[in-house]
Amino acid sequence: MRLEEHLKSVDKDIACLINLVAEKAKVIQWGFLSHNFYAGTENIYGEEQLEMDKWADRILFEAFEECGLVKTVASEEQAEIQEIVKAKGTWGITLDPLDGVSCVETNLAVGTIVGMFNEGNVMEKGEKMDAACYVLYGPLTTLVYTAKKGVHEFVMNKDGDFVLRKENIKMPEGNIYGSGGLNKDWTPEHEKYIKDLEKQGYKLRYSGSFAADFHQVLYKGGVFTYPALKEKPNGKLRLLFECNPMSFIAKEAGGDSTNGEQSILSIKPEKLDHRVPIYVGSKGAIKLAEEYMGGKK
Ligand code: P6P
Repeated sequence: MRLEEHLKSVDKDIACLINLVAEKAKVIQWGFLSHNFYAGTENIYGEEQLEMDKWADRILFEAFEECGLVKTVASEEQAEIQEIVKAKGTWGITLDPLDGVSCVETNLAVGTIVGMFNEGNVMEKGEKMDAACYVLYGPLTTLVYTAKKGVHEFVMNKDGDFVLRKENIKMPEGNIYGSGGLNKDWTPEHEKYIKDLEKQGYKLRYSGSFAADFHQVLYKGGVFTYPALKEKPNGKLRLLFECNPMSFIAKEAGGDSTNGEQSILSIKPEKLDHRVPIYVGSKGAIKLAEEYMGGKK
């Protein structure tokens, strides 16, 4: 079944927005060859921007601007929320146009991550999201979406169409883990948690690309974490652009998420570049994380 067909079962605005992301993913995936050089600029996080980052951001923003449904776009590559004055619709979009872009140089999978809020307020808690999707540019180009009726994956075929690969994905308990941060910077609680996982036989899988590392956990179960570090209590990943959409998808697939104390989806964003420690994955691994981070173990 093609993506367009599958989307007939969801709200028509959401269908339009997800089809738009899929259309632009076809363009972006060919851009890795032509736009893979440093732009000589930095984003608000002080991270060097690849031309790809800015190019993908522009392609997706222009599509959201043209479609008429989107009122605001918050992008990881932009310092402010962008208002689309002529919009008829009220949708708010959070956008990480190319997550993990530093992995392009070594040909590892990278992703586009999108959150969708019908009421337009992207500074809402993640639990208020109406839909989320991500594109993974790997050996296959795939798109995963949820509109609160299950999690579904599509793969781009040789004709450039996205066709159903897996429907109603359910995250198993599984046994892989990926943790960001240098071991020497981990807190004692996090170190004990990781040691416990390894004692249980969890295998390390970490690429440096959140979208790719999350996708592994969605399929195989386990946990991805970018924890609080000794000198960085909020970790690295951004609540709006990375943590909320993936935590929303994880929950819809039967998984869970936490910052160590509460669900990622229950955290009220305080600012556009709000960073949070994140543990996202299978229910058992997330419960154990809260026990360790809460000092109960
Ligand atoms: P580190 C990419 O820059 C990113 O935001 C995520 O995609 C990824 O999980 C993390 O940072 C990698 O960070 O410190 O391991 O390079």
